[in-house]
Amino acid sequence: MALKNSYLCDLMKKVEQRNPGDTQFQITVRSVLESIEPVVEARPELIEKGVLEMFVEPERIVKFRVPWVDDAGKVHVNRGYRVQSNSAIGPYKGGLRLHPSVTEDIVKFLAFEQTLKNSLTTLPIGGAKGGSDFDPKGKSDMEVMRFCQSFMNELYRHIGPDCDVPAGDIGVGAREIGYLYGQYKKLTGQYCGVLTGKGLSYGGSLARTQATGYGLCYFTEEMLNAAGKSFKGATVVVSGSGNVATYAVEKATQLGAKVVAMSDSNGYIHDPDGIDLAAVKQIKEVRRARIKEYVANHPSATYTEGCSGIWTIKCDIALPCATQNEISLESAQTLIANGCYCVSEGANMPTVIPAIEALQAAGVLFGPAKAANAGGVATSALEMSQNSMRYSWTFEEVDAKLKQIMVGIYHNIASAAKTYGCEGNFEAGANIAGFLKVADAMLAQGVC
Ligand code: NDP
Ligand code: 2IT
Repeated sequence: MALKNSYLCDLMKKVEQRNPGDTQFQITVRSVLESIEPVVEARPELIEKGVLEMFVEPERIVKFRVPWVDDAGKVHVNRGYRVQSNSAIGPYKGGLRLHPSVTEDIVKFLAFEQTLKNSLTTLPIGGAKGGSDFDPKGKSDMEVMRFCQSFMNELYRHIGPDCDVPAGDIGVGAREIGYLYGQYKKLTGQYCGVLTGKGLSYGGSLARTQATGYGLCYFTEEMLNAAGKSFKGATVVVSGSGNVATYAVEKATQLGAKVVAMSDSNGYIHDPDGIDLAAVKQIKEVRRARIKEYVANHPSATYTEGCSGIWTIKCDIALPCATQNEISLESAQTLIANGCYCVSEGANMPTVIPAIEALQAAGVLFGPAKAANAGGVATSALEMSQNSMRYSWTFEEVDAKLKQIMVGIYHNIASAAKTYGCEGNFEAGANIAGFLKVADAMLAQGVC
């Protein structure tokens, strides 16, 4: 697909000039503008009222120094970010990522995607993302705590329960959220729902830990069912072995699938007998060790160094749940050749655009991240509701709401795709449906 509308072509040029070198942000904006072209042509007021120009420019970008001291007394300095992309439909909401690959470009693209994802949840949350190039891997708990405290020493000025509510993402789980929350409380004296993904003893929601992975499977099952298929009896490959991957494997297995492979940033395991998830949880969640240790106690399994080879394993359904750009065009072609009929994204933007196009052209069902992985942030919004009420729902209540939201997202994006002439293209449908709500809210609120 290429942009044809002259206004959108000019707008894209402006985005490129204003964000030089921010390749991932540019790719993401272009792909969204291409999808919403029919909406823009049907609604000229979006151009006249400047909605699109405002939409592609983040409302605020905060960038700061994060100094911290390691266990040996040495000072380190990392860089922190919070990109508040859009607050048209609610307070900014989105995760914090701690990984050496974090740059302003990565955070900006994730915040832009988050705005559309959060809109799809139907809940009142705007879009943001943050993080740092700090690498929690190999650090002691105390080093992670000192980093998180330093990060919050600046971040606290920019967030609040009715303003911006961060959560976890890559490298940020229960441990990091706990340290961040403690420091926010210390600095402000406020005990409030300023972060989600909190521990259950201090305001967290049941089912938030499971929500992204479970939600991915609820969405994917609905998409499969509409095409006369299901997880039952299917062979599944899941990349990653973090929060999203773990609970995607758990739910896919509960729905009757056999998951045969998982990975981490060093390599992948293939177990044709089906992955023993309890063993993976023990290695990754409890011991924070490497996935290759799995093969020591599982003779049926093999370990291969390097990540991309995981997509050469024959499967019916692929769930990329690690990071951006994990499925290249070549990997997509291998998946297609091996008979894979569904790719659904647990990670944010794991499939490069040419790979998405190849999958769609081959008739592979493609579940785009902003729809398929929206269960995490949706349940974060449910955590915010519970914090406001000073009340907790049961696991079953939260899980039922999550399922209803994910099923609803599938039908909303399928119907938006049909209405705008691209039936079956759920990527375009998600961009259109997500954008429509944000655009209406922006129009109503004027130039601001
Ligand atoms: P975790 O940190 O829990 O797990 C990340 C997993 O991906 C780990 O197995 C990690 O390997 C692997 N990984 C990370 N970076 C790379 C890389 N550059 N190359 C290869 N593998 C890598 O993160 P989450 O599970 O929370 O997040 C995974 C994805 O899901 C991300 O794209 C995130 O944005 C997205 N997401 C997360 C949500 C959430 O609620 N947590 C919600 C929606 C989307 P290793 O163990 O070696 O580091
Ligand atoms: O990418 C995402 O949607 C997340 N990391 C979850 C964000 C959240 O606020 O729960």
